[in-house]
Amino acid sequence: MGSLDGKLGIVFGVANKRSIAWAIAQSWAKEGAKLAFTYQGERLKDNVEELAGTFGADTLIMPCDVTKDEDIARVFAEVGQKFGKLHLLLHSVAFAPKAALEGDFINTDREAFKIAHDVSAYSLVALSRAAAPLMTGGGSIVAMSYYGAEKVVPHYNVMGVAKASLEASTRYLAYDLGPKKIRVNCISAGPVNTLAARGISGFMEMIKHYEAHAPLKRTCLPEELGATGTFLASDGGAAITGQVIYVDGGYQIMGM
Ligand code: 0WE
Repeated sequence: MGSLDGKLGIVFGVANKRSIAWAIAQSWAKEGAKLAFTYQGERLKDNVEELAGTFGADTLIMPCDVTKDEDIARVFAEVGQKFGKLHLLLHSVAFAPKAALEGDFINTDREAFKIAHDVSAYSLVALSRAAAPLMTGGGSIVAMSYYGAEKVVPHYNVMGVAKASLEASTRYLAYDLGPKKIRVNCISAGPVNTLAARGISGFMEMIKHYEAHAPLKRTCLPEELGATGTFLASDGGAAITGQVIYVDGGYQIMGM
C-alpha cells in the first residue's frame, strides 16, 4: 500500500540522476504513482529516457520547452490521451542567463529579466492552467523554490526575483484552484548539488555555511525533498495549499 496508489502524475525538470525532480519522481513512484516525464531539449532526451525508462518501457516521455504554448498544449493532449486524468504535477524548472547570476542585480538587462521570469515563474501558471482540466478528482501541484525569493542571497539576483514571483503565483493559483480541490505548494530547498548548482562560484562555501548555521547543521538530502514532495502529494497534505515549505535544515528561521 503506497500513499499515492492509483495517482497519475507528470514531472517537469529532470536533467540527470542528481536532479531534484528525479528525487521527487522516484519517491512518488515508490508510493505507487504512475508518472509521465518531460525533458527540455534534445540534449537531455537520452538522460531522461534512461532514468524514466526504469519505470517501464511504456512510460510517457515527451519534449517540452515550457516557454512554448504549443509544446505545453501537445504534452497535456498526450497525457489526456494516455492517462485520461491527472492528479500530480511537479514543476522543477528554472533558468536565468548565466551573466545575470554573476554580476550585480542592478545590471540585469530586460531580456535576462524576461527569460528568468518566463521559464521559472510564468511556466507554473501555464502548466497549472493546462493540467487543471485533467485534475477532475482534485490534485496536487508542487513547485521548487529557494530562500533567495525571500532574502538577498548574493549572486542569486534575478532568480530570487523570479522565485518570489513563483511563490506569489503559487498563492494565487491555490486560490483559483482550491474550489476544484487542486492544491498548489512550493518546497523551498536548501542548496543541493545538482546540474543547476554546478559552476555557481562559492557553492561549496554555501553548503559549509548551512553546516555552520542551520539548526540541523546541514542542508537537505535529495531523498528528503522526495519525502516532502510525497507528503504534499498525499492525503497527509490534504489541507495544505498556497504554502512554501522550507526543507533546509531549519536555516530559514535564523536571524543570525
Ligand atoms: O535556483 C537555483 C539555480 C537555478 C539556475 C541555475 C543556472 C546555472 C546555469 C538558473 N539559471 C541558471 N543558468 C545557468 O546558465 N538554485 C537554487 C541553485 C543556486 O543557484 C545560485 C545559488 C543557488 C543556491 C546562484 C547564485 C547563488 C546561489
